[in-house]
Amino acid sequence: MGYKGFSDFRSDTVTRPTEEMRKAMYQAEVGDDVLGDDPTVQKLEELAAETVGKEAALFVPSGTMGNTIAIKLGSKEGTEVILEEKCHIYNFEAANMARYAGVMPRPIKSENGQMPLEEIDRNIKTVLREHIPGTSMICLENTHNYWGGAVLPVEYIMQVKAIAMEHNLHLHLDGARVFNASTALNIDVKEITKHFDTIMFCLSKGLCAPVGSILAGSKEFIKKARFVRKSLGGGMRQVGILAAAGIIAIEKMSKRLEQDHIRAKKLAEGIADLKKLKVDLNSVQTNFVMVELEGISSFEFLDELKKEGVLALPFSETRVRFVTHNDIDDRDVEKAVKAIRKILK
Ligand code: TLP
Repeated sequence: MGYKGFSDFRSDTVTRPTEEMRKAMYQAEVGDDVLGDDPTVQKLEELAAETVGKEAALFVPSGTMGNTIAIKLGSKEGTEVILEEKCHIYNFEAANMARYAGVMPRPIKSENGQMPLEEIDRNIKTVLREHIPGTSMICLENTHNYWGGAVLPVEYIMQVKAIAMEHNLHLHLDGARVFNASTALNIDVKEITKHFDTIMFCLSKGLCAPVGSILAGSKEFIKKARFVRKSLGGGMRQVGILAAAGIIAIEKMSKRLEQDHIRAKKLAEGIADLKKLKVDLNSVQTNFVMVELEGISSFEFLDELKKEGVLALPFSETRVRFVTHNDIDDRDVEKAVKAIRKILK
């Protein structure tokens, strides 16, 4: 049961901190983190770096800031960054790559979050003439938000890495939900993250922390990232209060995501036979269910759904996203299935 008694499938960002997190936050040892005094933040950053197999990590207020810092430092002003057309960085991060890094996006179409390798290759500009911006970076997103929480195969990541290495490009992962990807593949998250120069992952989505994300990379990169974070207004003081929840997010909450994946599947299976919607069961790989509506708009559908005590998010005129998470249990799924069937019968 979520927000105001609703079964809240809008996002895993709506998860509230667990009892254990609240206790740890209350008891957290803190100091001024801008002065480097907060032991709980230091513990979180060490744990985060070790978890994703990088030398160092930085606690940042949001995924957006983590990605922005990564692009600012991983790219070069006046160059292009290759990314998938529907990715979050390009579509939902307030044009930060242009504002703060001074780079041009080079979006590439895909059907599932995987940019075709030959298209990546074809769009890399190495022959520099005066009027042609070169390419400095590639960004991937895993799991992919727009493509229904789709997981990138490790094999694919390795192939992109090979291209990036060949052209000396920085490879960044928007891994807001990378633990959902590692859970779905049943592998250690390092098997994904080791292929990237930098990784951003969110503590405040399925991992239930109230605030915060992690940017991880080499020691040298993270040292510079600390300066950029400050310049963006992200230097935080006694932020061990939040880091305490982040530690539990990584140690404990990253291990329970399979339950969310099972519930997403259950939800999708419960409505897949309905004629007025389309849901591809094979595309439900993690904690998202993307529903394509027929004969009713997203907004109309969501209004009706709300009357039944269920919330979800519109992704287009006809596309609605349901996300499962720690504050959604089996009863919420049953309630949603019943409500959707009633509205679309
Ligand atoms: N995604 C949010 C909304 O912005 C849509 C959500 O509810 O899914 N990368 C990815 C892949 C994301 O999905 C998000 C947030 C971010 C980055 C940004 O993280 P925050 O919100 O912490 O800046």
